[in-house]
Amino acid sequence: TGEQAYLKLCEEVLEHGTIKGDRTNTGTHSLFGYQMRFDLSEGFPLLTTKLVPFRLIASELLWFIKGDSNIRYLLEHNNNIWNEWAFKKWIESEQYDGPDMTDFGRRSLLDEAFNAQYREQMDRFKQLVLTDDGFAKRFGDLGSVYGKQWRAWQTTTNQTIDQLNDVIETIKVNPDSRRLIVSAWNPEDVPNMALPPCHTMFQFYVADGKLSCQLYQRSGDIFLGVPFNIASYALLTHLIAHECNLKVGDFIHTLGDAHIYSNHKEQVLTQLSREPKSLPNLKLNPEKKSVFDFEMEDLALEGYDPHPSIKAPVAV
Ligand code: UFP
Repeated sequence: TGEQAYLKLCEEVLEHGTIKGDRTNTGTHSLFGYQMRFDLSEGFPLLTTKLVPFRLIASELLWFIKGDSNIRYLLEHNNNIWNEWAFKKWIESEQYDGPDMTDFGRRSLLDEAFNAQYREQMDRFKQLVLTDDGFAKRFGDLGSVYGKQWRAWQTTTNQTIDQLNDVIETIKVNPDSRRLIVSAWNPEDVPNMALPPCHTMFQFYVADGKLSCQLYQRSGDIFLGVPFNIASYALLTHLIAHECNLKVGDFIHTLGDAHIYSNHKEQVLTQLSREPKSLPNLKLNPEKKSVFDFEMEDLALEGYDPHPSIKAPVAV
């Protein structure tokens, strides 16, 4: 199955990767330029050699698709993966009145007492985003994230471009087009972004009634990030194929800097020692057509029986 392609990437990088420094000072094994191919008709490529939380991937993707950049939607779906970015803006603002939270990521790992304070402030932050509209508007919004670039790319003439909708409409009327591209990389925004987009751009391709998608990812954390990224773009391809009455073809994942952090090596070896199981299947609500109308209850994953999850520290 496609999972073999991922496991092979792990082996390649451990064996042939260059030891290379990085922004986070963690240290990596890294390769530049790598491609994996997943035939989506074989099953949904959610890894089985460790548990990957589909619910988080799906709610994040639906959030991108809606063009939403406010973490309130994610919190309503019990998804905390973008919280730190919004929290940071709050604790650095003059409106914040709690204990000093500078460098909270590192300090919460090192200092038990600080960690308790951090948890308390984060809970307070989440409650405010969920219940106070003004607060959510000011501190819940992450600005130029994927949802914004996909659905409302800002032009120099003060208009917006809905790249995702445009690409879907073009697939319907001109499936042979070689211009089916969505770009998240906006050079004007990059200098002001905490995390410039890792999924830089993607392209669709239609042949034999099947929709394929290729992602160019400039930087991939192979252990923690890439399994999410594979599942996210596989789900996006399924949703768009469903709307366009196409079958699913391949998801092609092209990586720029493909790296394993030095503090993930043990975890990767554990994962490599496990036997892959059969892939799950994705079921989409046939009553829904437009990708923009999909909600969590319209997605079901059947037959997912992974090995247990493997914990690892996130490089920040
Ligand atoms: N990263 C991923 N996938 C993602 C995401 C981040 O692998 O979807 F948002 C990892 C890649 C890298 C780090 O390890 O996050 C981003 O750091 P940099 O901007 O220095 O590449």
